[in-house]
Amino acid sequence: MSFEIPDGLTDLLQDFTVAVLKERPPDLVKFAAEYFNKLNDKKSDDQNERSRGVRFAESEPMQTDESDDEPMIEPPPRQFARRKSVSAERYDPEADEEEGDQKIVHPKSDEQRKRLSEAVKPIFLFRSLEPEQMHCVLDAMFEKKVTPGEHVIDQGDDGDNFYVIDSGTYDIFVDNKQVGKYDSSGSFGELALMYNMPRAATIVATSEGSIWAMDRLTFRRIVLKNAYEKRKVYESLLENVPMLKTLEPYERMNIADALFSKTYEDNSVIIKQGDSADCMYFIEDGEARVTVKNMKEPDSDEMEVMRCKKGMYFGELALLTHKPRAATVYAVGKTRLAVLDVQAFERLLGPCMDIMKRSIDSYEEQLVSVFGSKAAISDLR
Ligand code: 1OR
Repeated sequence: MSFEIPDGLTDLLQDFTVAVLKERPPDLVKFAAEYFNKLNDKKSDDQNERSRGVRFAESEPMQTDESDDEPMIEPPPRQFARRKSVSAERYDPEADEEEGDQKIVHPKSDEQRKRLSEAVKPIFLFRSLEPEQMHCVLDAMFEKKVTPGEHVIDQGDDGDNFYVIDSGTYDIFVDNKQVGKYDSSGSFGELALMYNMPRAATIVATSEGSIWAMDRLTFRRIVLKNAYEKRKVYESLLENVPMLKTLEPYERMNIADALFSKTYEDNSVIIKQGDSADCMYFIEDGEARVTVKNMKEPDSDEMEVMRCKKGMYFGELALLTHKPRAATVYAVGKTRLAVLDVQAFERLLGPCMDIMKRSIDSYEEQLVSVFGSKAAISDLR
């Protein structure tokens, strides 16, 4: 007797087995009943969404229903993803056994090398690499051309590559909702490789384009350790900055990638009033004293206007206003600061601009209360 195995049965049972291994339910039959019921509900939801119009397909160009004003709906998630991560534990660099020193080299033309070195310039995850490490990273990357509608990554899949954008535009979807987009630069796909988790988002090309891919092993061997440590170090600092609470945790991670620490001795100058500005600071440890003097009277005394403690930030004003530094800031005791440069500030703090702009009012009030009148201070805006 021969049996025909229906399409999808193997994947269906495999997914179920993975769920059992992950959850370890005490009552297997009850768990199975709930699991398949949920799956059935999800299937109907997906079908309903699909029938409402917008649909992407992996190899087809994106089709949109012009008459439909509803927000875009993400490509229906693939019903039974072929591979699923079983382990969702966080990465432990000390216990990493995947290392090995296999060097991967994808030959490139001069033109490709030139494009690649431009594309990696703004990638914060690569910033702390030594020149030799950077060399290995560039060698290991390979180019992938994409077409509109192509899924570069599907949420829920296992992570294979990390990607750096060379050209093109890409939409980001999480749980069927568009949550952002990339335009001609940036990188994605590090999360699954870093934390051994399924892909957290779906990335769909919305134009012709080109991306540089790096395999999982090279990413873990060279890029991961530094990047992982950095995210861990700055995670709690950034979580406790009230202004950044409105951001998604993932957005705070991107800020962590861009930060670097700098230590100042007691009473040393961190910022000088009147200087031009190229970064802002978060206090990791210690304290900062903010003083202002009347620039129209160079011999006048500096007046203390504010103290910044751990978790507070300063130096953002001049980046917002594109004016010289409005105050001098000194370290009080040995003080460690996390520095964010102006390019990262502009790229990553967009959602916080309004909050920061609002604080200009309170700076002005403070200055007026110290100097007695607005005339003595230069215009902050
Ligand atoms: P990955 O390996 O999980 C999908 O594969 C990639 O999309 C992911 O790594 C990130 O590099 C990227 N939340 C999670 N992943 C995101 C997000 C994101 N944006 C880009 N990726 N959010 C959007 C924040 C503006 C949070 C949504 C709640």
